[in-house]
Amino acid sequence: MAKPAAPDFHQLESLGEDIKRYVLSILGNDLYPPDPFRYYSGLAYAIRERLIRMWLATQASYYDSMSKRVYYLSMEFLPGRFLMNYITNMGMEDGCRQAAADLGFSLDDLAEEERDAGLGNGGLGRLASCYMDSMATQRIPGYGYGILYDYGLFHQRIVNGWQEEEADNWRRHGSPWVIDRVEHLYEVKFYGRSEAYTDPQGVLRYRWAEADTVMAMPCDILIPGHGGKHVTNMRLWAAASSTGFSLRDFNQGDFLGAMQSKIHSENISKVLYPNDEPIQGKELRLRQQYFLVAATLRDIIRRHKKSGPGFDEFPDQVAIQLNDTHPTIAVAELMRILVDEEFLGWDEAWAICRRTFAYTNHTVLPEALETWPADLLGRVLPRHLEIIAEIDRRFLLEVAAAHPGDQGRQNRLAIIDPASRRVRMAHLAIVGSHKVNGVARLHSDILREKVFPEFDALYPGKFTNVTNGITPRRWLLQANPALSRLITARIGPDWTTDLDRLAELLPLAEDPDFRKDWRAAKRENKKRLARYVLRKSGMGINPDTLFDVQVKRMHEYKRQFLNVLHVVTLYNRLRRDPHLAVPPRTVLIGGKAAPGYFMAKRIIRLITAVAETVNADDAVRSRLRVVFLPNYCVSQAEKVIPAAELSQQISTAGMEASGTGNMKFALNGALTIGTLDGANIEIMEAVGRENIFIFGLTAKEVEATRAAGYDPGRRVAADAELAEALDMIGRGYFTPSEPDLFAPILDNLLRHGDYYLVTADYRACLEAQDAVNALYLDPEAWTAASIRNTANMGFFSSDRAVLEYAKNIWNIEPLGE
Ligand code: C3B
Repeated sequence: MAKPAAPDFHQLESLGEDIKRYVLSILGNDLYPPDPFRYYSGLAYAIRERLIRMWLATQASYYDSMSKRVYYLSMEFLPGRFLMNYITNMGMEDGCRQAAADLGFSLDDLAEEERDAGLGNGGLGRLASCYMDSMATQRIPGYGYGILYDYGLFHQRIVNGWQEEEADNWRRHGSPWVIDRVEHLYEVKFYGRSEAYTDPQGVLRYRWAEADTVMAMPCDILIPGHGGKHVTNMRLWAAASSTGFSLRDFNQGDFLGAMQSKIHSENISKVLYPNDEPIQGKELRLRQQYFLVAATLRDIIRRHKKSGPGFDEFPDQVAIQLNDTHPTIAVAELMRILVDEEFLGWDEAWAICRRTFAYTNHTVLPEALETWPADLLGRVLPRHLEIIAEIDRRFLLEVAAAHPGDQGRQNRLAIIDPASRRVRMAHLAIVGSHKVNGVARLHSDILREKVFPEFDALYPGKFTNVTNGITPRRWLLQANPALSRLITARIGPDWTTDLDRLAELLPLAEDPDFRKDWRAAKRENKKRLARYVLRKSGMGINPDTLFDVQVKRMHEYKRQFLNVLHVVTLYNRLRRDPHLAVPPRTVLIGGKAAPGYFMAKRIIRLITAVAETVNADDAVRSRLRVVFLPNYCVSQAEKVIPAAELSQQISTAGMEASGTGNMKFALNGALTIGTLDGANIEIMEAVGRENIFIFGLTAKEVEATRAAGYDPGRRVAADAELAEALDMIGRGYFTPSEPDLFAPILDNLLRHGDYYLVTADYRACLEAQDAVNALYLDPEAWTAASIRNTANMGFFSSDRAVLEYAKNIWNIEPLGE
């Protein structure tokens, strides 16, 4: 019998009817008046249905192939909006545009109705989402595991120039993309005590007694790979109270008490912690981490048992990637399951753990290395603390054997710091994993040479590098239709899954017609951004100026302040010489500050103050504008990045682990002004030294400068422009009614040694900006450099990155077609 034709999962003909049916049946709404949010939702449900069918087919193929799978454990995912991503990856764009038009809408307007899923803080969460897209596209069998926070990263509003935070109740109007699997609840335990007992064979064993329980409900979000044939998912856990527990209280007549404990349990997945560094010592955060880990391991083990083999084959079937130290308690949890519940011997269990886990480090900031007070950990997870202590004891015997008599080394490497009695999660992750990777070459070198040299000596070959990547689907194909069309017209569509193909654009940098088209695409994007800024802030910006952009979390090491010093200096130069031969500029800065980060919030206020002054000054208005973009998020990035011409990546060298925004800008043809930090170095090597503006101290020079006792005062005294800019900020030039507002920023710089070396890099930064101005005044040369940036970014695809993980760390083969 002939094989039946493959079903057409996309079914475009019925799309319009499906949308209307969903508006009625799911939303329970009228079709009239035609409300865009209703039609967005109807379209979303229609897409979701098609996606689910393809997902079911993919999962069946996983089971058929019995392939090893990777589990990417992350406390954060930052997918942003889904609709256009699904439509682009499934190749349904034309059909959806038509269906929307038939219903009287533009697809782009419907897409604007969706709220971002902001379940992450910044780079780390967005990286996880790029990797989901690439795993699905490259057919690497695996899943993302995380938490379904009720409230994502706060919404930032600017009120009187200051950041204000608003709760991000992102699912208030429902979310068509989240599939609740109410039938698969797991119990997660907390508190109680560890109890020793003797089993019938007379063996001493341990169990977890008198624990509280919380239920974990899996919620799936589907992830279609490009081409739409392979659909995977991330599974996010939502906390629910365990009914048994509250029922008992209820039966005793304590209804409100029962509700209280219900609320207490459900708090676990209530809100994402809004810091881009770990929060030290918050019990709820530890409970969140364990909640993710416990529910995920239960799911992994259930699936493993279902597929047949025993535990000795576990690491051949399962790879677990720890996205930073946040899920590291998984090492102790897997040991607990194997030893206490599956009754494996310690050594056997430990060998399984080490072969299963791998750990990615994302930061070297000393304040960001996560530790938990042993007391707190022992109270919340009593058995885990015992297990960690045992792992530590055995590990330190290893250290002692390698370096007899070196007690100092043992203390430095110990998992539980003997002095502070804190559990060092990075040490647990390193000891419990077979591979540890940094996220850019420089970062991985620093990890090996500076942060963990004694671990590197103990475990040669364990430390490795996988330079981060970004998905070209979202960050070029979808976010930049103008440029994508142009590229595809010249080199065909294969670059979307094979980004090295962009190199075919290189010769076109010499072609004046192509350069003209390239400029036209950029101009279209700049106009689109100008409309957006006008809509959001009422401010007009001119698309015929140089768009100079810095968007990322606000942090001292990222040095938004250095950007401000450049703006103030440019302002001063323009006031002195209105005919200065520089291109007119629009400086756009955006980013959220952690709510408790005093200095970062002050810097936002400084930016808004400088913007108010500069934009109100008729003498420079047409030559310089400054905009603070409120509420930087993924969907905003999709509008900002394609419009940027200059990308600011100016962190103090040695401090930005990789950066991924830097890659998105360069891929979209922006030229980078940046330091030799993180992945900037590799970007420079790829695009060529002459197509990027590099300045400032190197990581080694930063270290030496600090070690020599850097004196910012001398530097400032020797640089009149720097002194002038600092003086204006310090004297209240930009905030006359509150002259002392920025004194804390200046104190940090001038009295506390300028740790981030802003004053040290100031002059070099200005010189690099002079070079930017000179090149921009030659549009043909600028455009050629822009094309060369895009053409050379193939390496930075997240497809390359996940394939490296699969080969060198996970030992997983991508599935065939
Ligand atoms: C970030 C780093 O700050 C970036 O340099 C890096 O590109 C990304 O991770 C992705 O690797 N990071 C973060 O966003 N949150 C942390 N807690 C630590 C690092």
